[in-house]
Amino acid sequence: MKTNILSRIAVSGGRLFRCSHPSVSTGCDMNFSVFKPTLPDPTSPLPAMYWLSGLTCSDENFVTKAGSAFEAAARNNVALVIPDTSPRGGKRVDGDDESWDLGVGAGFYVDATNPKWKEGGYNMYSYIHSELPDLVSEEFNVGTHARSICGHSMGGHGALTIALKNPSDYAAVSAFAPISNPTECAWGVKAFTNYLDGGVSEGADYDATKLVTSKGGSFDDILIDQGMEDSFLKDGQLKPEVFKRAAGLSGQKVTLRMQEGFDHSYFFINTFIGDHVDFHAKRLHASHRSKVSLAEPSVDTSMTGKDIVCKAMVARGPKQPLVLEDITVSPPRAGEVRVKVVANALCHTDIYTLDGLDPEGLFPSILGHEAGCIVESVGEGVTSVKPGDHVVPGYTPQCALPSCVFCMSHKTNLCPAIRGTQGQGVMPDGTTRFKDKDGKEVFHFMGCSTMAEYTVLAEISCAKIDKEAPLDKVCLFGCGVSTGLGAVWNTCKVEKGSTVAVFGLGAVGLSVIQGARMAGASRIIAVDINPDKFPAAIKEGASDCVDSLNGLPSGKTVQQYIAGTLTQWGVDYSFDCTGNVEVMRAALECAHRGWGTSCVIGVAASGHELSTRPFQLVTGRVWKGTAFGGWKTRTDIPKLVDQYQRGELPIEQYITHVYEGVGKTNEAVDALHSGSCLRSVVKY
Ligand code: NAD
Ligand code: AHE
Ligand code: ZN
Repeated sequence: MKTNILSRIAVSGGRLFRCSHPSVSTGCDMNFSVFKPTLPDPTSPLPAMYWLSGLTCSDENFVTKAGSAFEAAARNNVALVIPDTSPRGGKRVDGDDESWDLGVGAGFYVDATNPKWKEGGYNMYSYIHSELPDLVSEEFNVGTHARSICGHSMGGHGALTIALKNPSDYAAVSAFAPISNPTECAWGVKAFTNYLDGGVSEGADYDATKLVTSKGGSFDDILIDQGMEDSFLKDGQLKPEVFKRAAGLSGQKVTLRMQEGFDHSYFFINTFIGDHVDFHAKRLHASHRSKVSLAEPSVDTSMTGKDIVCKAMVARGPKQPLVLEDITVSPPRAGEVRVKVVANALCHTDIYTLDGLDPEGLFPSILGHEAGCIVESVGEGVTSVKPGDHVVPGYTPQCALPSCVFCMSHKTNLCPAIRGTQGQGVMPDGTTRFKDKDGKEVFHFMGCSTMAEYTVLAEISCAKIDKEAPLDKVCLFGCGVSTGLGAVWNTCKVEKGSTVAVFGLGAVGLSVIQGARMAGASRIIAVDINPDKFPAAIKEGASDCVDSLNGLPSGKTVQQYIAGTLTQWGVDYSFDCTGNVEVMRAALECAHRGWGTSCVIGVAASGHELSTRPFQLVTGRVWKGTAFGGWKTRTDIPKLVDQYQRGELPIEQYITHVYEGVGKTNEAVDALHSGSCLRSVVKY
């Protein structure tokens, strides 16, 4: 079956499609709308939240009056599917359009058993629960692995009953002012008496209160918002409190929020719909991930103890393109692990090293340090990982020995166990595991070297993660995103209500914004010389954007503008995510007099040094820095991955470019140079 797309509208963060299709359940053309957030890979399946409208409404009411739903859906990478309420274009049923609460606009989400209405196509239950999901899954690739349902008034009744009847098909359910006990209210009695042969007693099967009583609790929570000035609440049409009571008796948690000053209108819906989308998104993403059958990348262990010849990108010299070569990777020695690299993301630090700006940069070497890998074989004495385990390599190891004062301290993640040899491009025993086709040694990089199909890591650098986590996404936790989040949460411990300025809006800067928003920052000022970065910053939660190249008032420096114009005394916290020492100075100098803290994240080119007037520190500013956001690799990366898996920490938005094959790494480097790229992920 095909949809006819009536219109395509660009909405902030995505696209809205208005469609019609010949429906089998209703026997007529049905209209519906679909909102799809923009994804870097438009072929990726999306979880979907269904919205069911109330009496007299159509999908158009929601589309035109509940704009904040689209913002929330775009932020959460969730699609919205918005069906019509009734078979409007179908066979007419006598009198069906003479009454506002029956017939056209009031299908009541039941499958009619009364022959007159059944023939008229009043089979909205089957349409919403079966036919439409199959169609949008096929045509839009949304809701295939996870869907949820929400609605208003009659649509709230629809959402609750459809979900309670089919709990395994819905990841979440919520409602606005639902008709919660329709066998006991005038609207429900009228609908059931007409649509159902068995009248009100048959209607019990479409009554949320009766369903929750007989079926018990199936959801971790059901969110309901109810306006206290809603005249239909006063008339006894809605009865959400009756539903909550029945649910409580059968062990189903219901969060019923009685909203003072709100009535039954779309103003009420638009005010709280963002909360509902957030509520659904968390559950949808968790369910989506558990259901997506990850084509589990496999690892061949037949080469255990032998050399592996594979492809790698070799950095032969500064500012030269990487060279695709066959390299030999030796088996892991004691305390080492050989891994198959499944996906590698590019970080600015790789480029900086390739450009010859890192004093520790060695050539020839294999760069790359933000990856998702599978253990192929382990060396002698390795106990914490085994072949087949999934790992994210950490460039900051965690030896976790009681004798390591760094690992034993909660103040730092800077375990120095192998830092000396790592900086010299060799494994802890002072030798390399890579040889080129002429048998010449190739250096390691940052203890990772993940621009190769196979690499060797120290065991203490391997963070073992959940096997269900998609390696082509969670590779991002190997560096940039973790660093930005950790700079906020661990290094600076930004408090709720703080003001924040972020300089540089690559993946690191944007994840600082994401972390600051999650920490409850009251104001987040995003600064970049490239204004194209501002929409992404706003999406993460920036409140102000400053173009520090062309957008400053004349005669003002960026620090004067932030500390004198945008704020009175400066911001509580500032972060440099550029690696430019002048920017680091500006970040410090826009920090609040008396207590402002500025955190250096960016990595500066060899030979560059910091300066400021000591008076800046005398007057209370604190200058600090972070390596990998303070996270302890083996303890903390798995926790971040789990948070992502639960839908609490979206990171897909940072993946703007995807390539297949290690040989495509030069294209990924070009993308990072282009200014439009946050993270390019190369899948091997
Ligand atoms: P990126 O290149 O993607 O982003 C840098 C951003 O800074 C860009 O948007 C760019 O337009 C902007 N920028 C450049 N010059 C600027 C200026 N003068 N003023 C304002 N904005 C400016 O880089 P990324 O991957 O996000 O990494 C950011 C920095 O963090 C790099 O220096 C990287 O090496 C470093 N880094 C450090 C750690 C750590 O643990 N400390 C970890 C990861 C990355
Ligand atoms: N090797 C450089 C310094 C490079 C640097 O500062 N690296 C950051 C990580 S950047 C990740 O993208 C870091 O955390 N360094 C701590 C460490 O131990 O390397 C130089 O200046 O010598
Ligand atoms: Zn990095």
